[in-house]
Amino acid sequence: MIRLDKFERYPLTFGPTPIEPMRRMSAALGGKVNLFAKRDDCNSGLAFGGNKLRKLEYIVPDILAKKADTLVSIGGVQSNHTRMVAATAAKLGLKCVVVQESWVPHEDAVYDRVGNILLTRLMGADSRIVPDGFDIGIRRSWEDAIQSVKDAGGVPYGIPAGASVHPYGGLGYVGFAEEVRKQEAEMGIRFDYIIVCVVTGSTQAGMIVGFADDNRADRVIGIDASGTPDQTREQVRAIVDNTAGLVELGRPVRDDEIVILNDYAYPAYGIPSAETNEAIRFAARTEAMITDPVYEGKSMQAMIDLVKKGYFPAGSNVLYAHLGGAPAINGYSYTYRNG
Ligand code: 5PA
Repeated sequence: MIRLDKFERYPLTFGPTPIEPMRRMSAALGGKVNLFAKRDDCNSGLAFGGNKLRKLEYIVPDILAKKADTLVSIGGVQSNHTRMVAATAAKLGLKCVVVQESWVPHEDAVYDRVGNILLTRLMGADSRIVPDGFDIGIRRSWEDAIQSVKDAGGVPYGIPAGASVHPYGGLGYVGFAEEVRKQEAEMGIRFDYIIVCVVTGSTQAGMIVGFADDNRADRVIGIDASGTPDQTREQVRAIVDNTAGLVELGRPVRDDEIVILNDYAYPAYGIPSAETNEAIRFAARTEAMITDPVYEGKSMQAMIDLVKKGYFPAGSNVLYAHLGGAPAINGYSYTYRNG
């Protein structure tokens, strides 16, 4: 039995997120596979919620213990993560600086005015746009922002991209696995596969550790949306090892238990393919489920493609982890101008 309960959690979410059957989508794809969604996109009243809040719940106690007065984080211009850090700062009464790198070569007239960045600014964060391109690693621009807070006499607390390489970044999604196990018992069903989008890595890494506890980590199918899959895989590997140690999994996680599919990130991080856009429309029209062109649209595209290819044996129960991110769709107004 893993030990998540020894870590303090500061609640930012409503509690367990619902699991709902996607009946119309399942039927439209031939009815051989039962698709469900776990709605982490509806997990909180804080600025539309999403996966980062599960991670931040385990980081806030450390922020409070260190008596920081300013959260400093980083992401792209339409980062969901920086929105969630800004929300957490507002809720705790702290200041917030977020570096927004130019991760996506995307030109939409209002890209830097709407969606996530609008919400981030609305919550009072100091949002700093810089020209650096996509990279999930530790960034100079983030270190400079931390230093700028110190220079101004503040006490910064740095949260890396996606909260992923923070020592506690993987814990939240260990909790997700524990929650799914409880819901399976209540529902009288067992999920054969879990589909999850992966970029900075701690969402999938946490799930892998959580599901390794009942030996089904390899049923967590990561869908790379970074377009830099080697770096993402390496980061998932490191977070798995660190998190497994923290919760005392009691055994190493094997490489073959880390499953990441690289086929859906094209043409680039943040740019939807024609197939991604088709998947976004399909989910919207069958289930009124809104997915975004950067993350969830790509994992949705993957799930649909895998069902069509027969990747899941007939009768499988497949759980799509919806991690949030819908606000970014506003930055793609031209793409979806006709629906
Ligand atoms: C993000 C990440 P991980 O980064 O934990 O692998 O999660 C991928 C992911 N879905 C999946 C949504 C909606 C996400 O926002 N977003 C980042 C961001 O800056 O928003 C960290 C990249």
